[in-house]
Amino acid sequence: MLICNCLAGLADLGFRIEDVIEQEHDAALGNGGLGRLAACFLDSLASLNYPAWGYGLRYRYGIFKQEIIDGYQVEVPDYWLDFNPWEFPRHDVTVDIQFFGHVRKSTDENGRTVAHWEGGEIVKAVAYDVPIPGYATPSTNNLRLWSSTAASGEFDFQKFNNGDYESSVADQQRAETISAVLYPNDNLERGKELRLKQQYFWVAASLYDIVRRFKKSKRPWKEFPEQVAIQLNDTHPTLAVVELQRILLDLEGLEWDEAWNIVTNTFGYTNHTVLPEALEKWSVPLIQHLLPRHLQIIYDINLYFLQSVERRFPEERDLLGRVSIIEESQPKMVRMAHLAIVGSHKVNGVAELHSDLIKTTIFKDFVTIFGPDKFTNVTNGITPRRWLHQANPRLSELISSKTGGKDFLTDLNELNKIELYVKDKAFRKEWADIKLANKERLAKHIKASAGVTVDPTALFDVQVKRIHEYKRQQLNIFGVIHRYLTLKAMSPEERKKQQPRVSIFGGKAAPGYWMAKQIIHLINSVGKVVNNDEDIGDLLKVVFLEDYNVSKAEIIIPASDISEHISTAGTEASGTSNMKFVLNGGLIIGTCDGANIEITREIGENNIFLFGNLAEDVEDLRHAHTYGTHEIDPDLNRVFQEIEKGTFGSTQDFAALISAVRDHGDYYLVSDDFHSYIETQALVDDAYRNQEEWITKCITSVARMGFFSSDRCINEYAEGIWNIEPLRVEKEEGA
Ligand code: GPQ
Repeated sequence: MLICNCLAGLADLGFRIEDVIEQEHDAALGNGGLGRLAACFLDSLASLNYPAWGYGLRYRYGIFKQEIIDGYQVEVPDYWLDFNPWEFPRHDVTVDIQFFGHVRKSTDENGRTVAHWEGGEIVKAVAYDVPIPGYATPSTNNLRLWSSTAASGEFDFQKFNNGDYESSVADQQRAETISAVLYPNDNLERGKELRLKQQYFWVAASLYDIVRRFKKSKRPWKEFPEQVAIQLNDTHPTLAVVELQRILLDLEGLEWDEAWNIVTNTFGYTNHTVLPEALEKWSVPLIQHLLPRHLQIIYDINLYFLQSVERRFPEERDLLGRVSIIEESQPKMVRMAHLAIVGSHKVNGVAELHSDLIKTTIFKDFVTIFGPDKFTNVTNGITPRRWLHQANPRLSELISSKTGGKDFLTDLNELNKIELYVKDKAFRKEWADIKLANKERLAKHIKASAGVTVDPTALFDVQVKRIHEYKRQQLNIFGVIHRYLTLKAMSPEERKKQQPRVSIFGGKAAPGYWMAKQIIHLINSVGKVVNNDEDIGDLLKVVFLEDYNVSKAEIIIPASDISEHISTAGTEASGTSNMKFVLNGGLIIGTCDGANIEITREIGENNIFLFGNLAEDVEDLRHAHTYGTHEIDPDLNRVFQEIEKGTFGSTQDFAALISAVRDHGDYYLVSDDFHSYIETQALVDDAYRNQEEWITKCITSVARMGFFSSDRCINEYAEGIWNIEPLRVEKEEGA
């Protein structure tokens, strides 16, 4: 109904809805899978009628726009806020946030020591609200984004009038800098002061908001954890643990134990990575300078925690050092994951393998201390509203015609009904037509944006995600070079028998991540040679699509035949695009990593192309590289030799990519997995040639993907971690 009204109203005004939709800019608020997962969760929370809020920063400059110039990534600012009709500025909702200063202690009338955090600098947080409407329900939740501005108001006219022009502008600018830019790193922490300021600004404003709402209810403090659950989305908001303890202790006058009990029963912590370079640590002197009172509280939390550990494990002298929140390095560092574990009542990973790994590796000692029940798994999910219905309307329509309406969009297990039609000729024909139409649409986009002509009937092979060595786009492009060399060595007759393929890449490299940028350059350089080689023609095309983002994903994902999820086993916590691709009728080639394992369990091992070493063997292989002999796979060596001959341009540029494998221990096991990868890609070619079998695999897989709805995932958080139930709301008619 609403859509019809919109269409008619727009037509009256002389607009087409497609043109209006085009105007909407992607929210630039995140880097990769972590932020996108949060967006799916917001959609599910609202659609399931959970009364939840999302909190974040309103970055003036979100994730940069990527341009590819002469094969290299160039970063360009993205002015996403210039047109954003979805946000409501709330100049009436502001919070003053304090930084720096010092702590003074006094004694109150009961002889209790009271801390006063005084002086320093005040910055104002202004709320911008983004409504999150649920699907097929009137429930609408709120995403509250904080923007920083000078506490004195928009601009200090007092100072300005008194002739202090420079300082009046500088104050304003310093304040605005806090929410000015998103740090563009994915799975990497760099310990910058401004980042810590952002984190505290964000959590202090959000907690003030949460506490203000609770205080309006006039309930006693002990009821706080029954009324409020706060989920830490990785460690980035962990200062909230300390901030809530500070509020209860210093401002509300609670005793330490009572306050700490409230804090730990309020927070849950989700870990999203085991990569050592992504585990946050902040230097003690930096926290001391920026948040002096918080540092004292962190030390007290640590003291009480270590005392209890020592009482229970008096023999284990090394244990204290290992689990301490403070790392005794030079300078000392605060380990944020340790703080998050100690400050929460539940800790979860995001896929079964990942949740097992954190229990047996990085958080092993904490399982000994707190017991196994504190650690749990909630496998990630995706919203079917965006990643099926919106991205692939024809497929959604076809599914709806066979499952009896749109219920599958709110109960994804309904998908299993389509398995009954796996042999239905008309259904299969429509299925194949939809995939082809989606591929034609992508082919047009490829032509328009990369200037490459691709045949929509070729096998579309896609790897789109942030560029990272652990995600192994280098393995993919080395495999593409191997394919190119194999085709080149064939006679024209032999070539005719080969399966044509289009290798499609997309993804941003963090601006300071030099190796990732070399990978992008290699992909583009290979494309330039292969795409212009007349011997090869349509047998192989290599495309790098610039500026991969959510809108592009909505075009790319429904058009894929095979997608690549090929991280070194044990490194990708879950992955969520793997779920999106399968849900859209594409198969995947992948390692036994993250959610690939559960996808395999659900859809059946005949419907996925798994390869490579297992997580349990990675450590030994790395050890062998360093201390034993390290033979490079002969096929991979041929690829290296070709690159070194200069076939793809300046050899200097790619030397580091080769030496990482050949000379520096091959940390990501590219050579160890190369043979198995190439063999499995050959199986993909064979399977694709049998289109009837292929379509059967695709339909069967989609039918079995119900588990990966973010609705299932949110219900698990609600029941197992937050202890909340959805509100009862009348369902809306035919959304
Ligand atoms: N993830 Cl810690 C990110 O995208 N960025 C990060 O900084 C961290 C994690 C991802 C993770 O790599 C994926 O495997 C997960 O699927 C995703 O978080 C959501 O859990």
